[in-house]
Amino acid sequence: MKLVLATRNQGKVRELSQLLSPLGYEVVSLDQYPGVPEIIEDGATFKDNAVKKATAVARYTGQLALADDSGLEVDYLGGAPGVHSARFAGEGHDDRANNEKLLRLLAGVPPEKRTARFRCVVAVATPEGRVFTAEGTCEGVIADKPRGEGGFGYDPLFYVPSCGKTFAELDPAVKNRISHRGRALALMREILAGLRHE
Ligand code: ITT
Repeated sequence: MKLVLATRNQGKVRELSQLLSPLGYEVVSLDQYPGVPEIIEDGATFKDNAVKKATAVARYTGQLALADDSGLEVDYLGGAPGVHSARFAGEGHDDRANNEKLLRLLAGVPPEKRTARFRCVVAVATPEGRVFTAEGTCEGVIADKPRGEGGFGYDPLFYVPSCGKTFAELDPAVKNRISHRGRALALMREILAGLRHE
């Protein structure tokens, strides 16, 4: 059975494909459906946006679809960038610009005030309109400079004290085990296993 990943973020595609591989789905990306229109992420919450992306792609493709809406909540910034994480430095800017902006806003802030968490809501939608959601978080601290080459997005700045490393320095399998995305998908596992046998 096909499961379409409702995301254009290649970092997410890589991690979601690895996390879903034991479940026996034929996991396909949106690259296989070039006509899927751009989905405007104007929801107030991660859940709103994840549901919007999954339902739109399930309806359009006629397949089971899985979306991930995620972002970084920095306590010193009152929870920003949150749902605006992808466009923190402005429309059309990249991960590097987002990371530079974050470092600028936290310049001089001591480690104990640099606490943050990644949050991820995964939504699974069936073509006929059923929707399931699950949420995962992962706590960390914003580093004072980028470290590591792995992962994507804010990973070089997201330091996990229990590992003594940033997400970008972790082995991908370790990141998947402890990450917001890994935790959300672990909660979705039984639902996905059930849907596969329908
Ligand atoms: P789609 O909507 O197509 O899935 P997107 O990149 O726009 O792609 P989001 O709106 O969910 O996705 O924005 C999430 C942003 O949060 C993303 O651009 C990353 O910068 C960041 N992010 C999410 N998960 C992350 C992770 O595991 N590591 C680093 N950064 C992450």
